[in-house]
Order: sequence, then structure tokens, then C-alpha cells
Amino acid sequence: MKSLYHLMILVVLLGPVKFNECKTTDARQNTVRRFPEGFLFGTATASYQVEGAWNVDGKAENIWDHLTHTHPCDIKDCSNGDIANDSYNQYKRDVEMMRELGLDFYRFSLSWTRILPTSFVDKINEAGVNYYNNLIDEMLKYNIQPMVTLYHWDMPQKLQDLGGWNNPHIVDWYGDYARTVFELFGDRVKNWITMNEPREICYQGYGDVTMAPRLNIKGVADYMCAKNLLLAHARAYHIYNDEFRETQNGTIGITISAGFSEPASESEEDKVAAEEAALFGWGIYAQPIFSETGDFPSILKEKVAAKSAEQGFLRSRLPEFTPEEVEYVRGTSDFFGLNHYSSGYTFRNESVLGIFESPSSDDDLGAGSYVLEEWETSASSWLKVVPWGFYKLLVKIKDDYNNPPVFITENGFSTLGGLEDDGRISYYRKYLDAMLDAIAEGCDVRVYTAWSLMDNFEWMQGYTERFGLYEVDYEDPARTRTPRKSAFVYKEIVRSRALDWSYQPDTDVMTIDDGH
Ligand code: GBH
Repeated sequence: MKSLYHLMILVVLLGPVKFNECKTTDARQNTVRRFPEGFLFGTATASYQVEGAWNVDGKAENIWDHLTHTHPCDIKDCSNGDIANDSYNQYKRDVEMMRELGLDFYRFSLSWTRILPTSFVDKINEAGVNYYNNLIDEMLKYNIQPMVTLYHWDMPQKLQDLGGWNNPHIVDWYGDYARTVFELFGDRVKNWITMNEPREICYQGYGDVTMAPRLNIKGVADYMCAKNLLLAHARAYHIYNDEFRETQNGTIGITISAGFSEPASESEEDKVAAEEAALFGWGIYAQPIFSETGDFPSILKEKVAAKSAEQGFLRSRLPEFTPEEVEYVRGTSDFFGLNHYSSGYTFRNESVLGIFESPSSDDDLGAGSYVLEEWETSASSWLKVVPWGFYKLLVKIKDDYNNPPVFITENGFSTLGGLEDDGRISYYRKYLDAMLDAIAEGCDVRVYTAWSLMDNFEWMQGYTERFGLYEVDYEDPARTRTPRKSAFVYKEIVRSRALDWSYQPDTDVMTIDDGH
């Protein structure tokens, strides 16, 4: 955050930049645009953010339990996920909301320590397994498909004590956990996501303090994490491929978060900087899996090796993959799972020399970024409304990775709360419009997931930033859920399979229609 702030000051010093928004959507708003045949709509949540029941029925401690209990007020409102939305007890109401929205699928994540309290497979916690069985069966009863994330940031604390993603044995431990959940739920779950957002796990959690476990060992732990996490992801993929795919017939892939980095000017320097920012930001995780050659991007390898040598290291801080490992990771995702929220400008000139902590991944990259003052903002400092960035990012994924099937596994907007959420409605319409532009351009986008079904524990921001289509009342022990205006609008998009800007919802009653 602090460096972001510095860079925003820099922008003022550098003067105004060219505003190259690629197209205006105003003309479009008078036409109704249809989504392609077979396109699927869902919403998402994650275990720690909604379940609560943190120590109930045999669940063991994970790194978010640990962080929020040992440093309560490092969370903005000193809150935690002990109870959260109480989804552990209220899953039937959650499924009722999915039916109200008419969703095709629902994306949720499994809590590792609820299923395996020792972290290992020596003991399976039946009560935890029952919870997920109940949730899955309740959804399937109404023809709502589960899309299940194995890991959404809640590492068992015991494994963290052993180093977490920095211990190479994590590949075995995570693989064993993955096999267990394929065995337990794979007869009914046909869409698997191995990891949610490697960048937030490694760069924020191991290279910074903005996510658990807040290691803050910059330019070292974040890179070690990247390597081990990719190998663990690949292990889960191969286990599914070799032992389950034939009988269970599902798909499995990874979800990567990416913003779009637009060059701040036409200069060669800024163009190169923007490309490298994308490689350091998410290419580091995408290239090993989705590129033809596999491995970390060569620019990254060269830059980190050169910097490391300059700094007196005897080898690159970016660990290497062996040729066997490159092959083991390459091609291990049936789809490109994309979480996208926002975009920014990237530049490089003398002003960024030496401004970053050294060593660090930011220093290895050596580029500046900023957003424009006039961009519409959400309740989250990092989330500005930049729909053309979504369009450009989707086209870039198509061009860079040979047009893979793309599942949008998260996209959404935060407010401070309240049922009249016109900002969220406008965000969804603009981003869906940009996504349709990308589809018209040939991008193979097949799935869209709104983040989130309902308000939830927003990590370091606690309950202060709200992403829900449904509002959750945290003052009420029953954690009552109430549909926002955006819920009615999303419901109509899902029902009509079209984007109609003129639709004005009647927000009096939320009903359950048709087969759902
Ligand atoms: C997703 O992450 C998560 O998967 C989900 O759990 C979360 O609730 C949701 O988004 C909403 O945040 O500039 O230092 O403040 C989105 C990834 C997280 C990337 C916040 C940018 C800002 C870090 N984003 N991060 S900072």
C-alpha cells in the first residue's frame, strides 16, 4: 500500500498521461446483448470467509484462525471468521439463495483442516465430510453444479509451522489431501480448482504482510512458494488424471488472479515495463502451466538471476525447475481459471530506480504503476472500475496461451453495505459487456462467476468491505441474508441469458422460479 501511495504521488509529479480507453460502451447500452449458447453463470465464496464453526466437530486450526486469534486487531475491524456467515449451519439457506438466483453452479472451497484435522490422511473427520456432503447433495437436488476449490488460502497451521508452501514436502501433503477429496466427493463434483490465486498466496502471504502467514521475506520466500505451489498443483492434476478422470469424468484446473497492465505511454520502455509487470504479476504462475514451452518466463529468470548476482547471492533467488519438473507442470490445467477485478497503468523511467526494498520481486521488476484519479472506485482502495482492462486481458490470454477455455472464477465490486447497490450493478454490466466484446473477438470464455453470493469475511479488511449480491447482517446471531438490488439484476441476467441495461428490478420479493 505504501509503495502504491508513493507511485500515486509520482503520477502527480510526472503530469497527466494519455487516457487511452479503447472503446466506450455508451452506444451499447441501448441494445440487448445475448450470451453464447451453453454459457454458464454462478457465484462464489470460500471456506474461511463464510463457514464459521472454526473449532467445531473436530476441525483443526488453520493460518487464518491463527492470525486472527494471535493478532486480532491486525484485521481492520478486529474481527475474524470464527462465526462468519455461519454457513456451516446455514447451508440450506445458502442453497435457497442459489435457487433464487437461478444459478447453474456455485463455487465454494473446502477447508483442509475440517476434513483432515491432523493435516495428513491418517485421520478423516467424518463430521467435516458430512458437512460438505450435505451441501453438495442439497445443491444437486436442485440441479446446481458444485465447482470446488481445494485450497482458498487456509493452510493447516501445523503445516505452516513446517514451512507451508516453502517446504518441498508440501507437494506430497497437498497431493494426499487432493486424492482424499477426489475419493470423497468426486462421484458428484465434476469441476475442480486446485488453487485460488497463487499471487495472493505467495507474493502477498510470503513476500508481504497483506495475507496470512505474513512472512514478508521478499524476493525469496515468494519465489520458493511459487515453485512448490506449482508442483503441488501439478501433483493434484496428475492424480486426478491418472486415478480418477476415467471414472469420474470431471475437469480440473487452476485459478490465477490477474489485473491488466496498460503501458502508460507509447514509449518502448513503458510497453516493455507493462509486459514485464504482467509476467512478474501472474505470468510467473501461468507460463509454467499454459505456455507451449513451460517453465518460468525467461525474462523473469534472467532479471532475477542478474539482480541476485549483483546483490551478492551465489545463485538466483528464483529457484529453478529441473527439465523433468518443467514437463510435470506443463499443460496441467483443463481451463484457465481467471479472477479479475481491476487494472492500472505501468511505466518505467529513472523515477523508479532504487525506490523498492531490495531484494524484492518489485525491485526485480523495477516498474511503477498507478490508477487514474477519475476512475470510478469501489469500497476497496485497489478496486477501480476499468472494464476495458478486462477486455484487453482476455484478448492477451487468448494471444499468449493459444486461446484456452477460460472460466471467470471471480469478478465483483465492493461497497460499504446497503441494499441499494447501483455501483455494483453498473460494475457487473460494464464488465459483462467487456467480456462479451472479448468473446466476439474469439476469446473462448465459457463460465462467469460473480464474487460473491453474499457478504463475507474480507481477509485483512474484516467485514468492512462488502462484495455480496446478498447482504449479511453480522449484528444478528442468525446472520440474516437479504438480497440487494444487484441480486435481482444478476437473477435477470441468468434467467434471460442476456445483458439488458434498461432492466429495472422490482425488488419487493425474491422468488424461486422454474425447475430450481
Ligand atoms: C479475491 O482476491 C479473493 O479470491 C477473495 O477471497 C476475495 O474476497 C476477493 O478477491 C475480494 O477481495 O493493494 O495491498 O491492498 C482478489 C485479489 C486482493 C488482489 C487484494 C489485490 C490488494 C492488495 N486481490 N489485493 S493491496
